[in-house]
Formats: sequence, C-alpha cells, structure tokens
Amino acid sequence: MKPMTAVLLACLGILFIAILVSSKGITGNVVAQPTVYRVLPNYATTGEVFSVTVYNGKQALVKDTVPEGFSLDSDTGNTVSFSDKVYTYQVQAPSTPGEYFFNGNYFEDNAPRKIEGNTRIVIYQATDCLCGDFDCNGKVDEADVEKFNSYLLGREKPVLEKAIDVNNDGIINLYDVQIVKAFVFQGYQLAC
Ligand SMILES: [Ca+2]
Ligand SMILES: [Ca+2]
Repeated sequence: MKPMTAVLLACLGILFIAILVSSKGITGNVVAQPTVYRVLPNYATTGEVFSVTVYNGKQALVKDTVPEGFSLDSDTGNTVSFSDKVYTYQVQAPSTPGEYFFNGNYFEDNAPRKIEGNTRIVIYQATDCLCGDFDCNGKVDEADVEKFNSYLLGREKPVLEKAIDVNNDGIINLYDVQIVKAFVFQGYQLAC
C-alpha cells in the first residue's frame, strides 16, 4: 500500500468513527430539563420573615420543604402549582438560632425533580449589633473596617453577619466594607 493511500484510509477511518460517535450522541441524548432550583437567603434573624422562590417546577409540597420551627404564611397551601414555573412564598424564621435545611419535593408532571440552589439557611439570634459593627462592641470604628477586611480574606468572623450586610442585599462583599469605610472616615450615613 502506498503511504498516501494508507494516510487517506486512516483519515476516512477517523471520520467514520467521529460520525458514529456524534450520531450516537444525538440519538442517545435526552433533551435536558431545566433544573429546579431554589433561592433563599443565606441567613436571617430569629422571627424574621423572608421570601423563598423556586424556579422551573410545576408543583410542590411546600409545607414539606420548610424545616421544623419555620412557619409559612397562611396564604401558602400545602400543594401549590407554579404559574410560569416560578413560585415565591413567605416563611418566618424560628425563635431558635441555628443551621437549617429546606428539603421537600418538587414535581414536573408528577415526576419528582432534583432541587438545585441553596437549601441551607443560618438563623442568628436577633441582637442589637449596630449596623456595620463587625465585632458588636457597640461602636463602629476603624477596628471594624480592619476586621471586615480580614473577613473578606477569610480570616475573621463577624458576630452577626446581618449587621455587616450594610446595603442589605443579602451578600457580604467589598461594597459593604466600602460603605462602612465611608461611614468611619467620611461620616457617610449608614442606611441599615
Ligand atoms: Ca465595633
Ligand atoms: Ca451587602
């Protein structure tokens, strides 16, 4: 066999295998369903009312999703149907602080669906930590800014996470430390 013929045959072989693999991929693929996912705050304080939103489900047993100690508002039934595959409900946090997990079942045409998104929430004791008071010592000053910076580097823990989410968007990040800095050094008013 001439070298050119051998190369040509090898190329044809690779092409054939590639077509075989790709056609198997097409016929073997099931059209992926959008993932059901839940969005809830990462933390709240005792007794606080917050929203939980679920996307891409059709039906849910909402009561079963709520951990013991939490309560649903009276408008939320047990089995709910989603309009436009989105459902939001209100939940009140328990009076006992701790780490809790939302579970329960979501359905699409009676078939249970796996739930993605966050299922964990930490409930803190509602305390009188001042807004921006990282160490909860009753004053917001340069030490709080320093500790806040350390926290963003993974080195410190605040007494109450909620107290340092100073723009109240549910996330603690650089924006919050900038706001605390502006308060300490420039007299900017804190809104939380
Ligand atoms: Ca402080
Ligand atoms: Ca924030």
